[in-house]
Amino acid sequence: MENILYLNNGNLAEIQKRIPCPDFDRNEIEIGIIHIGVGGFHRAHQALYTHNLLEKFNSSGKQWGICGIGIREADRKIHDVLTKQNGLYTLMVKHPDGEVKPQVIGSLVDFLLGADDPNPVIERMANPHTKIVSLTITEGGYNFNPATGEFNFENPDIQHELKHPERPKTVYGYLTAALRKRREAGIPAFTIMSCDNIQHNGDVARNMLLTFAKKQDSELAEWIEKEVSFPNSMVDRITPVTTQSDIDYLEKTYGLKDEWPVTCEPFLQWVIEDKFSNGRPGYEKVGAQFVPDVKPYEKMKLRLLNAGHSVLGLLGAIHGHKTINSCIEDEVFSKYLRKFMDTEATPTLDKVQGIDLDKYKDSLQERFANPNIKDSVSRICSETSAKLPKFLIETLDENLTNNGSIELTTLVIAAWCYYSDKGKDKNGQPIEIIDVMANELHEAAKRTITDPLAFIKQESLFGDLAKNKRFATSYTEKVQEIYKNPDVKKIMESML
Ligand code: CS2
Repeated sequence: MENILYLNNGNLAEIQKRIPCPDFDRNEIEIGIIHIGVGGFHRAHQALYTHNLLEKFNSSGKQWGICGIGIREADRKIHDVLTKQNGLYTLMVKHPDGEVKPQVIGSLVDFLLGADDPNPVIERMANPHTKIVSLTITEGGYNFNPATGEFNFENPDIQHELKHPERPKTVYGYLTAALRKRREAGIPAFTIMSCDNIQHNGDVARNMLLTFAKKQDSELAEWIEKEVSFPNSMVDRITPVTTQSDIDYLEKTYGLKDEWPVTCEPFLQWVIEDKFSNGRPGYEKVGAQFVPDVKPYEKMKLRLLNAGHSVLGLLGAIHGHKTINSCIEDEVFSKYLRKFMDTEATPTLDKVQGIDLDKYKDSLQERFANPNIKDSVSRICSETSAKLPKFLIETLDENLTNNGSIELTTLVIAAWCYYSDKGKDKNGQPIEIIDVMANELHEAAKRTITDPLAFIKQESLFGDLAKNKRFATSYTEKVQEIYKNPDVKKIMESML
């Protein structure tokens, strides 16, 4: 390979000879969007839409540059890498036939780390040029009790920022601090655009922020209620964790040194409600879909795609599958997934205009089968405690109410118990459990031997599901079966 080029502004002209680079003048870009939570997903999705917009409409779109924000200490690495690379990073789209298409993305033009000093972040959010604050803070970042949906005031960070509004720690502290400044200075409010996998993500962000703000400053809360809009959105693109081999591939193939590229599948979708209090980018010109009500799309995606991922992930982890595509290659897993989607998820869905659900499910199976993106089961299983209540337990609740089928979902919950208890697959190989609730889950799961319902008695996750006779009976049977013999594939096969 030719000489190695580090990814930064100074090398762009040279890098451009090897792979596509931003075709717009990055010096001209103004910051109109503040994004909190710059993970792989944001960089494969919203930042790409924004990049495409800047590329297409250079001068007319130039007010929509993005400033990334990290509010946790854990964001230091991405802050340091992006700062060194002038906000530039490579997006590698991995096609099922093995082709990898890299492209340098240029819409992130600045990055601030609130963990060091929250003031520059608050100032930037309060700046009149900022029109939108967007969020990918993960399901867990919304700080609600998964079973009741209520705001968790016990979180020590929340208690801290209620006492010290000038030193925020969570997204709620930052948003209220910045909105307070805007209100005092007579600057119009920004839109808060949630891009997380939560049904009614905008409504949830609104309810949580208002609950917090009311406790902190009731007049500000009233102003937020009137002035800030919170569009709901459905976001979709499978974005695996970046591996060292992705980094090496860029260096070996293109002589490009990017410390943190992002990989993703070719599929890309964004459905948003057109509810913006202070203007918005013309994302519809680059493929996003603006609709009056996004709820049926969100529900469809969460209950089929995200739930489907968890079904494969938790059962796959115990079986010993390492990637989602290896789950799909396994006929029992792929049939089980389809049966779950057809008999337990689909009956809870509303009709979505213009979408043929059978085709949608076919396309999910194809996307999951992409052998080139190697989406890890460990990514899917990470933070299951924040995901399952939204992805799967709501479906279970509805099926219990409507006397629908619950067996396939129940097995997944029993598998989650075994997984949390043992931290091993069926062959005794260790599984690394990444979950903020890992200890509590483990403690509850461990009691299964003496009390088969112990795991589902965790009310913050399951509400009073343990008291539902039908579910409790089915769950007991399945959890005991797995504990007797963790060959989950055999159990799945018997259910097809
Ligand atoms: C996954 C999602 O986190 C998960 O468990 O289901 O990250 C999924 O890949 C994305 O929502 C796809 O849009």
